Amino acid sequence: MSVPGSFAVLRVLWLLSVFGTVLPLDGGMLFPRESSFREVKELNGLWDFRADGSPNRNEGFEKAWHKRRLAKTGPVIEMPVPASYNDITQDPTLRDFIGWVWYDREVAVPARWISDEGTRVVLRVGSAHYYSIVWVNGEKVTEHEGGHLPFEAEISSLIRREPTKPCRITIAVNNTLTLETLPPGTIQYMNDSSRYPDGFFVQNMDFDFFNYAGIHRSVLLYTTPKVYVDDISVETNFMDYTGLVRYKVSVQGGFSNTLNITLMDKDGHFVASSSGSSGGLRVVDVKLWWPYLMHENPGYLYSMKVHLIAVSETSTYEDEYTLPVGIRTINVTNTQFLINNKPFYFHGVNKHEDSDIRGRGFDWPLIVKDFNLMKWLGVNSFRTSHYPYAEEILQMCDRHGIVVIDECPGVGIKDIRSFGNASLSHHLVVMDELVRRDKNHPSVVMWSVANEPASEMPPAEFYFKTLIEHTKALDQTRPVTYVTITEADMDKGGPYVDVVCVNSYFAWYFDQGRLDIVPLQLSTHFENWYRKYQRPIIQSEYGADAVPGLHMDPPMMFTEEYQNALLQSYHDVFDQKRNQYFIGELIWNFADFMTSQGIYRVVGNKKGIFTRQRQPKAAAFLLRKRYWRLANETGRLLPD
Ligand code: BDP
Repeated sequence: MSVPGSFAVLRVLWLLSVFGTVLPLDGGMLFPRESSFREVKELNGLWDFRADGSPNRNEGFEKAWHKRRLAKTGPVIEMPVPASYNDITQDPTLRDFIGWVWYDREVAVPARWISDEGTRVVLRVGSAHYYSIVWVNGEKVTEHEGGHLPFEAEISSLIRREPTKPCRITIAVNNTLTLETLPPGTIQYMNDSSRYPDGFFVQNMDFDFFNYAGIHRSVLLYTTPKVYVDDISVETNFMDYTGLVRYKVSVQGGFSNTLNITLMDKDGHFVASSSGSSGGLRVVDVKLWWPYLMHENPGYLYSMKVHLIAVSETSTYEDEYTLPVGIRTINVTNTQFLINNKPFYFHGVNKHEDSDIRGRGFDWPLIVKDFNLMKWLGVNSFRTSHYPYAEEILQMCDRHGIVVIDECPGVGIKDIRSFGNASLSHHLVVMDELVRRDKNHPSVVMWSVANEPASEMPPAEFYFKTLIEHTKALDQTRPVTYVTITEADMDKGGPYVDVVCVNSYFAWYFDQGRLDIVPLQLSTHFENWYRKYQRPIIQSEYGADAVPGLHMDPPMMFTEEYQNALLQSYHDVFDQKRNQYFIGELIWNFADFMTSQGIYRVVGNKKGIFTRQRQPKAAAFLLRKRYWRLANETGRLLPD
């Protein structure tokens, strides 16, 4: 987050300085894109599926189900990919299943991919929840821990072994959460045989959304040449009317190579070029990337074409990858969040990847509908509560100028045993994977390493200090936060975050029905936080459940009127603090979403301002009025 000086000085310093994004993982995770030298084949559709209902959930491994077609080892059903499997059938045991489920299908691989030894074939899973093992033709090619993030394996040599056979892909996925998974959970065996049958167990979790499972995002085969562009990192800056794009490209596959980098504007016109694996591109008359409602032309993207030629004694390899690039800066002061050196006020939502039938499965109609609703509402930002969202969603944010607080799945860390070394190591790897995947999105302006952990517990301070410092070292261009709810955090994680993100549910979980206490409690809360840390504050969650169609005036809890009145009482305080240190408000939640069953939830969490089917409650209209007013008051470009 460098602050501009004179352009020439800035340029030299910036190019010489250590590149802000340092990635400890092997290899990149570029989003698969087609180009003249790369092909993509989607494997979405119906896969064969079976849940392993054996008492120890281990029959699939004992009987090596991956060695043959799944249909040969027992009964299968058809399962759509991508989708959570939970809500697809009428079977309650599958909805609430815990353990391994198995998917398989055969794929016809294009003959040229097999015959051309100069082609790499990669199998990629956009995400599967929670633990996955992947086999190709019975041979294990990779395993991955954690939902919400992609993983892949090169399978070129494997598929060339039996070129005439279709390629069989088997994926086993286990949704069990333990003290060391992210999010954590515990399996509890109920041993009282007078009350529970033999082997009865439950999955306990400390978070408020259904633990949807299965293959949630696309499964793809894609190709690259044998020598290929493995990763690209960009960092951007500007001075007056000149933009700078600093890039770093890593190439895998050996051989000396030549890299040519060309930057084009939105209309495909040449802007700048460079060569070599790292360098800078200077953009005259730069068109900056601006958030929605902050500029008449938000989400401006350049295209950076990376062209590789590698020559060996016998062959020449050519690769090309085009990355969308938005030129913008992020800076945080004691009281402000600056995008392109202008104060940015977050008026947005928290979301979930959640809908009827599909659960957490990727679904274009839903995604586009949600963007249309967000733009209708006047939303300029959202938080990916409580896990990383699909890359296609972030790409839409880049294009539409929707600002994102990118959160990892560090939610529900409430048990002291989840602060140990194994948990921390895994959490660090998840941050590595998240930053590696999302580092080039201009829409991503801040990392959130966790939501509401039990930060009052003694090991939490070391845990979060390590995690936040690690994330800052991974990416020096973006601020880092973790989302807090307790005042105890004021003495713990507070010092390490760049922006204080606080959730509160005054007049909901506490002082139920007493809307009159909100102004006093909220404003005291903000003042305390600010006095202690002098950091800008975002209200990262607030809200109330409203059962659609339930009305009562004077308002009572769970009615649409109460939801409205509660939001309104928060808004009054936000407006008082807005010109001081208060920099944003994110409603909980954009839409109703599914949770586990329990006495606090009536078929899911009803704090949405839209229903789960995306129809507005009264609060949607209240918020729409407010957000468009805020856009007019805070969003217009301030004069230089
Ligand atoms: C917050 C959590 C969120 C919950 C919300 C609620 O961060 O995941 O859904 O409370 O209770 O504390 O509605």
